[in-house]
Amino acid sequence: MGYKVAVVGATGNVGREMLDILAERAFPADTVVALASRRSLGQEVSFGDKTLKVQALDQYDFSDTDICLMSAGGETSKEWSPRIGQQGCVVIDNSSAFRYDSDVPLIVPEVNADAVVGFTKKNIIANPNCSTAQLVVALKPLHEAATIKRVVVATYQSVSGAGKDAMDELFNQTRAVFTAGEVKVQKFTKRIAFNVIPHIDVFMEDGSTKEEWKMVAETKKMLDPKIKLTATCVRVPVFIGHSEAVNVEFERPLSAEEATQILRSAPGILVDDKREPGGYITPHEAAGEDATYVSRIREDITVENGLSFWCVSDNLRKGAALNTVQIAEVLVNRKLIQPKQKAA
Ligand code: A2P
Ligand code: 11C
Repeated sequence: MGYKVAVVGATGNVGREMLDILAERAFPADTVVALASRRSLGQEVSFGDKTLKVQALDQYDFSDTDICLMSAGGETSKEWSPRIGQQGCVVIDNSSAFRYDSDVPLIVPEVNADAVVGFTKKNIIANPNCSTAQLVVALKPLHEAATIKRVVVATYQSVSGAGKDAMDELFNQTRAVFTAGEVKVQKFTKRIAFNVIPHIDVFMEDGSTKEEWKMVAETKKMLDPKIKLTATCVRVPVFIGHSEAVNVEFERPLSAEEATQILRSAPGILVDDKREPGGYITPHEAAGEDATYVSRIREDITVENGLSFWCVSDNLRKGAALNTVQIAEVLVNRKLIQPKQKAA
């Protein structure tokens, strides 16, 4: 007997990807249910070679559902994830609503899969922010090898991180520029077509943005609270794939060659680093892929034990939907949950 899985936000960027990944990886589900707001009632979404009719979240009864993959924004999560958890359905929540709650594990399976057992307190497991997920996949094996003291990261984040309306905005603005039409700014604060914007999420009191703060708080929670991290998060006119320029200072020396060997054998990572024109991965090539790609690995001689690299991943997959499904796989493979529906 397999599991009953609900995907909330099934009409959105991440929800659609969750359905694709559940099908691709043959997740052991007997039933998969697509949920969104009442606006999408009756709409159809693809699940493998099938289509599912979208049902409304607020009309759905979770009592016989085992796992809920949730990606419908922070406000929807705040309202619904605890209620769904109380009905005995484990929620894997892609929003930031519960990530910093000490009773909710925040998980990237390649980094801290063992912490998943903490889910029983609230029946909620949090999925990290996309820019943190790919970063910690790359940092974890390096931290084990030479202990990270400090990280300086600049991100180049695609518009899909801001949702499907944001992708439409980049498309429409780009077309408007070419056709001399009106460039409408709606979702972003400034024009995003042929531009970059050094601002993601709300501003904090210290002048950083919430996106930057999340990278600090989530890296500490998942990897090591002693790591110091500073981030500058930038939106770029790319549809899918977040890139990061990362500079790390270690306690012990780590050569570029050693780092390359370590990263080559680390889970979830593909190193593509030829030190020649084109010998690196760009978001265009990472889109649709599961790996976190690392390129441009080199020593930074301006600090003691310094290393720089470039890291790219599909933000909708490893940054969101894939990681969420991987967490569900950890629950299943480690037999931490059983299907509620028993064979007749
Ligand atoms: P809907 O399409 O019905 O609005 P994205 O992040 O790509 O913009 O997608 C957001 C997803 O979250 C969509 O599937 C959207 O459904 C869903 N969603 C937003 N608000 C709610 C809500 N209050 N209840 C259920 N689903 C919601
Ligand atoms: C972005 N990283 O690219 C954001 C999207 O906290 O889950 C994900 C926000 C979050 O806009």
